[in-house]
Amino acid sequence: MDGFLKNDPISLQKDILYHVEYTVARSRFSFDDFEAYQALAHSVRDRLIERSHDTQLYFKRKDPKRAYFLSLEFLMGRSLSNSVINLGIRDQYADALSQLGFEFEVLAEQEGDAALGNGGLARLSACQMDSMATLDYPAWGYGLRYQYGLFRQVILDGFQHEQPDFWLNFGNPWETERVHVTYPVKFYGTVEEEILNGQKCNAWNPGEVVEAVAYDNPIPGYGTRNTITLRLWAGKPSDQRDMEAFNTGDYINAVVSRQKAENISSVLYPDDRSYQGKELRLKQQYFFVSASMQDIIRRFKDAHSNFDEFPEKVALQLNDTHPSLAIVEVMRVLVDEEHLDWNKAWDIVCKLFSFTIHAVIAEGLEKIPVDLLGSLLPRHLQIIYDINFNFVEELKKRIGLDYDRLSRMSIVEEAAVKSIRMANLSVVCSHTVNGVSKVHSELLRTKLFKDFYELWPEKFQCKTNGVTQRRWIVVSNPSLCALLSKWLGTEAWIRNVDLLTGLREYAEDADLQQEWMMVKKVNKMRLAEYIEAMSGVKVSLDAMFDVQTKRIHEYKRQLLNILGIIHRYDCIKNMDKSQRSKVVPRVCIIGGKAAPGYEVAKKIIKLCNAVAEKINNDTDVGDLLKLVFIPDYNVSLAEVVIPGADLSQHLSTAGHEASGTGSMKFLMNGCLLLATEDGSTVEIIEEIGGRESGKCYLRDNSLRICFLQFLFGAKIHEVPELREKGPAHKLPLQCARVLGLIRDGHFGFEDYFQSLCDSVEGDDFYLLCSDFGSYLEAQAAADKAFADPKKWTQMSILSTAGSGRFSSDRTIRDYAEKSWGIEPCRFPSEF
Ligand code: 26Y
Repeated sequence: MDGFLKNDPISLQKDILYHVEYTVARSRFSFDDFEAYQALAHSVRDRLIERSHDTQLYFKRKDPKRAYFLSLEFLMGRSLSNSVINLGIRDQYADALSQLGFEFEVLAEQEGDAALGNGGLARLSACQMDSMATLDYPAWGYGLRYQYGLFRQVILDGFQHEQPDFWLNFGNPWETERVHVTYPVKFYGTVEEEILNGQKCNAWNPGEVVEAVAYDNPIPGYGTRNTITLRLWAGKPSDQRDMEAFNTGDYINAVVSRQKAENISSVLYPDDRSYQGKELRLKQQYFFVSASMQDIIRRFKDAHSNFDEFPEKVALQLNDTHPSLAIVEVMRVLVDEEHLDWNKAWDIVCKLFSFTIHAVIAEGLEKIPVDLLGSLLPRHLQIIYDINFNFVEELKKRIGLDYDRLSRMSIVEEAAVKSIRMANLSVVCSHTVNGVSKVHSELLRTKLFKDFYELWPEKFQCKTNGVTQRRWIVVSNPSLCALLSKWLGTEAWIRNVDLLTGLREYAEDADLQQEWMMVKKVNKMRLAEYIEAMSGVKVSLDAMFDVQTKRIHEYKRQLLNILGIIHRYDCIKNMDKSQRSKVVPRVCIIGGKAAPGYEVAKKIIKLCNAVAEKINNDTDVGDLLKLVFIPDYNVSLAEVVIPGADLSQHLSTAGHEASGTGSMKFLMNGCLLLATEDGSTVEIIEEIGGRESGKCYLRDNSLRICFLQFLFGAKIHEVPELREKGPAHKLPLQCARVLGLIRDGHFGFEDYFQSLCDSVEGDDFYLLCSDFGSYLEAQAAADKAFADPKKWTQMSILSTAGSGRFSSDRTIRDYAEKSWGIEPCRFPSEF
């Protein structure tokens, strides 16, 4: 059955005007773009709500096994375009709006980003939600509704400054507050042993209770009526405890302390490097976990009375260790509240969790100081100790008294600061441990979790990341989308992305190439306009648009990119006129945020801006080279930047990027990659660069240039030896010259930049020096290829054609089949 709402342009118009008048409360005869956007969003939301009700009702009736995706971060970006496209009514809305005198695209620009996450891990969660909905999986996302999302980056005099992102300022039309879906979450207090029905049990008497309120965000699938839910929790004062505070007579302080409850979900931690034992962060983790588990258990109990069936109905996915307290919480609920025997509860818990880790190095893993955990969650600390005791006893039986290994594998770390190793807890208690690319999964097996792999090899799996083609082609690149559907003769690739390989046979077709170039030009124009509006820098559309956008990290080596740009600048400066006429013009674009406390990353941003200032104002260089730093890079900017790129750079020191997902978005948009052989790049090579298949797949082995990519740098297995050699290896001349220019003050701020230069000339941990030569070679190869537009276009077509394997649809199917054990549950049209 269809819903109440009709989707013809007249009905849509009526709905929009209705919302102008009654939701936005403006006159339907006079409203501006923002008000029109709000009304439009509410009208879309009505349709989403209807579908989400239908979906939930259908799930309830069928009662399939459900998957719950637990993540502290979701980087959703904007919702409007994505929603109407997935609902299949974008054109109808565009018609309706144009009759009202508005343009869909203009209104879509009014929407702010939902930036409830830092970077890769968080955007991956968003892509995966889209795939879960589209593939009809009975799945839910659970997270936190931060009032302040990821900080806004403002660049002043070339330096990064952070501004708060109060994204809910003008309301959020996509969410629905569920005032009846609230749960108390307990903190602090003491644990008492009690006798209940003759049985010893533990009672936790909390010192603080905060109420969690659910906010539901609908996630529509494409080409299906299924619309699943991302449920985000916000902190609210709890009435239970408040009465006491108010009765003491200190009214003002009681109100102020009530307000504190909202602090729990107020702000996203902006660091994506390592865990710092901060109480608020731990509170956020438990708050989110406790509310989610209460909700999931309540839903289970609505239809079942026996917890033996719990693992048959529930799969829990841990997105990194951040939600791993869920393991302990389920144990606590089953033992303390449901009064199950410990061993029985443990059996159940071990069948529930699948754990995905996104870190590469041990230092990146979360460790929670025992003192902190014990004060905030006293009962949980006891349970962790009990789990660990049983685990270590079991381990001794398996491996004997190898104390080094026992202490490495223990969940409790006995160091200066005694801590709980959340990764060990997660590995011990999960049935599946996933890496996010082949090389990362191998690294987990051979390094990070070697001891565990030897014990439980069957637990370890690889789920190579993917991104959704709905957002990264259909929403962000409508011209390419239309072209693909035209040449493939179908829109079916939007659900079945493998069909993109059908393009391969036309890669040399002159007509396709012509149209392909036109599409790229349109997207470059859009990006160039943005750059000019933002920075005043005019860029030539004939230049190669070369992009590196991602969080700023030393291992991602934005510094290598900047050193390369200085080298290019220096070369151009030293050329005569005829040499300059042969230079392939470049627009280098860098964007990304540095964690507020990450000084080195902030210096790299300043260096980039200082170099840009110099180059862009040098009339000798003109259009041959421009450098632009794009401030406040976020999802909606990525939607403009990625389609407009010719080349994209992924420069992580080999072995440091768990996967990388940006490269996949660029690939889908027909960009060529200049990259190290790291993370998912290795699989991209396998898929499109490394396989011989007819004349399209030439390789130039001498330079290690795959036909579709420009590869360079040390490979993963070479890194340790290069590090061993240390600074003894010779600084390449070109690199020394570039560093000299910085040190000598060519870009100003020489004192400030010395430490950056020292890090390269000193221990060079990230191997900028050793990779510099091969980086320049790969850059030269890219220039050469770009000078041949036909060849470049052919390569670009083949990039898109080969990008299907990197769709999150493939990843999610893998999870559903190999980790979660769930099946599609599609709302039938005749229902
Ligand atoms: C504990 C806290 C400080 C923390 C918060 C966020 C720690 C890490 C993170 C985020 C990590 C992250 O985004 N990792 C990235 O995950 C991507 C998706 O799997 C990978 O593609 C990427 O290589 C990895 O760096």
